[in-house]
Amino acid sequence: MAVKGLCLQTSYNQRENRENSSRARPYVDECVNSSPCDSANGMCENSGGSYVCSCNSGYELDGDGSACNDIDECASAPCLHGGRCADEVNSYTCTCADGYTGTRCETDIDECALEPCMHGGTCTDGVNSYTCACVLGYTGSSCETDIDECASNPCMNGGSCADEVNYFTCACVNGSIGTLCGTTECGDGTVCHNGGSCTNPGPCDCVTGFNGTMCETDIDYCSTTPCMNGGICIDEVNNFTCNCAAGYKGDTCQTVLCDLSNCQNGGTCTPFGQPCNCPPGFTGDLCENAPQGLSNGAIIVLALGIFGFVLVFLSLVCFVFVQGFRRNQAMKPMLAEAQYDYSICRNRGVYVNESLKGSRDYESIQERRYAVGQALDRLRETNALNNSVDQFLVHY
Ligand SMILES: [Ca+2]
Ligand SMILES: [Ca+2]
Ligand SMILES: [Ca+2]
Ligand SMILES: [Ca+2]
Repeated sequence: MAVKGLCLQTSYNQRENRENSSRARPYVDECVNSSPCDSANGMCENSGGSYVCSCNSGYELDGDGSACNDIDECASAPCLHGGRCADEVNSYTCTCADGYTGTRCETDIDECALEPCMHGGTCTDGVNSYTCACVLGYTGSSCETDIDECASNPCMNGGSCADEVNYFTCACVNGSIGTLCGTTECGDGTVCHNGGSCTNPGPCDCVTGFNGTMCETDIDYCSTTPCMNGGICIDEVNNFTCNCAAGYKGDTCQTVLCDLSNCQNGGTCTPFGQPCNCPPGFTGDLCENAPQGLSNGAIIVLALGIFGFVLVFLSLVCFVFVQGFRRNQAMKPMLAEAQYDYSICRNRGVYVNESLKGSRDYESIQERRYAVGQALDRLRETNALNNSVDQFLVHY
């Protein structure tokens, strides 16, 4: 973009002025004299009586006709598929999201190009991923695992199993025959099927899941209709499985998942037939399990209980302390008396005049005897009395 500068003419006689001007005025290069353009990112071109500013590639002329501004090449969002754009001078660069490449991240990388699917698996390219469709006998994200067809111990009567690709073979022992070694000829004309073994006397000892004289009958474990709530029963060799109807689960479809009304504790049933969406802390298919630990209410009650216990404990301590202090105050005069009032009675013995028994004075003496004993203990603790005071004697 370019803008021309404007040169003003002031005389009414333009021809004369132009002639006079060409004769009188010197040549003026505005680009040199005043540097009106952005010399860092553009250039100035002088013309007769005027000039023109222009900008380098990647810059555009500002509205003032002189400055050159960097064009934001990211403004048009050139990076595709979530790529991040970085503006540069007259260009941009894209940092592509995983799975894409190209100047504008326009190319989905073919993750199948390196043929990641093993053992003949078919690869399907995805966004930053691939999936493999494995041939029979293999499994794993890259079909890397040979399925162990012997895992279910299909060979009967002690036959040994050899795993192959998508099949197995059984090596039979003990006279058993058949693909699974399930048939045994007993030699007396009896034949035991389905893994049954010969017995003497016969006819056959059947393995679990079969019965009949020759173990020829596969017991139908679905005959008792064990699947509940519309579940479909599938008989197996020694068991059954249930394909549950929507909204139920469990070995026998006995567990009801959510419908429009059975979610507990504020749980919601979305979507139908799945475990309820439970409030925080609640668990279980129907939100029937309360949060573990203490509820807020229980925590408050416990805190109040602890506070009350501490309050009572401190009150008791204060009471005992006050009582002790008051007793000490009361004992001071007695103690003074006791230190000088002793005689032949030992071990805190108190001499009591027999004539005082039954009187108020006698009861008072018993109380004082106790009080004096305590006072002596305190004196001993403070070394106010030496050990000889163990033999301290008091009489009244
Ligand atoms: Ca730019
Ligand atoms: Ca891809
Ligand atoms: Ca295999
Ligand atoms: Ca069965």
